[in-house]
Amino acid sequence: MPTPTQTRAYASPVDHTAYGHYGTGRLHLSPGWNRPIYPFQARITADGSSGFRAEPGRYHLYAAWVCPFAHRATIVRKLKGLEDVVSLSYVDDERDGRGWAFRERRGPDPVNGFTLLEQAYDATEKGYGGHISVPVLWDRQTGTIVSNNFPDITLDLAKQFDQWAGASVDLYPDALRPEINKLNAWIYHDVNTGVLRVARATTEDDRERTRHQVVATLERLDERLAEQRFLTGDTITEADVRLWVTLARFDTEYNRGHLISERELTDFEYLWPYARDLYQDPAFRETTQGLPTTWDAPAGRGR
Ligand SMILES: N[C@@H](CCC(=O)N[C@@H](CS)C(=O)NCC(=O)O)C(=O)O
Repeated sequence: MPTPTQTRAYASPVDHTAYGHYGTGRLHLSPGWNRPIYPFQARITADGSSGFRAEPGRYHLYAAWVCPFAHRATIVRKLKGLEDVVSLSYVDDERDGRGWAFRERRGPDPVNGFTLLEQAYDATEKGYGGHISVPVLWDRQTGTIVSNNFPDITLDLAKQFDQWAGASVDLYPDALRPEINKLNAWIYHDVNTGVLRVARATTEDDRERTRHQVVATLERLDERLAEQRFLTGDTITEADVRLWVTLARFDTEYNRGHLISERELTDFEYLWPYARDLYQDPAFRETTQGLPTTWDAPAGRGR
């Protein structure tokens, strides 16, 4: 009998006629773009006090190459050197009404042999009818989702696995937490979801206002980087990871599709070398696909 890990089970091809588009009855965005509730919000802890102890081989990350929120988790996993500690697989790039699925393009689900990510949600909460989002952090021991709440996933990978991880890389140092939290909130609103709000603006006024907010924020970040290599100083933190996933998609996706900024990322004096600087790190480079070769040039500050 093949075990689930040997089975290469795949979903049938994307079919919008049969299954509709993902979202109906699932995606609820509040008018103010407050974050929807991501219902699985357990935490992994080094001492196990949360019920989910950090252990090698216990947890699996389901990600999507196309999703910037999942991308953060894959970057942090690699920055911390957790490739042999927390396993990783990718769902297909496209979805229909069934949500994220496993197909040949990105490979099978190596843990459970699921064909649809919905099965992971359903195994955790029978009859689950909410968002089927990535990233998902799965626990092999209980056979349930620990978390689909992206900010917690990166922080737990960054902080709770130091027994096996590159403890010298501290992405969330105590002394910088207030500053990182402030930056993260700002970046989430004005950049990460700012670009999405421009795309989905329903009036021209709204579009213009949001577009200017994104551009003004990029300009402020550019100024900040004139003074220092990373957002909080001379070491990478969680805030850099949060910003980078949107910068990496800015010219080729968001700005090309929705004309947010007259200046491309490559026109920003400090943001562009900063983005390239991070891309030279394998944790960023090897978790990213589709960037033009202009990103390959190593960047000194100010160049
Ligand atoms: N947007 C979420 C992060 C997760 C997310 O949006 N993931 C997307 C893919 S990039 C997804 O799977 N969305 C499906 C859903 O939320 O129903 C947040 O702001 O917290």
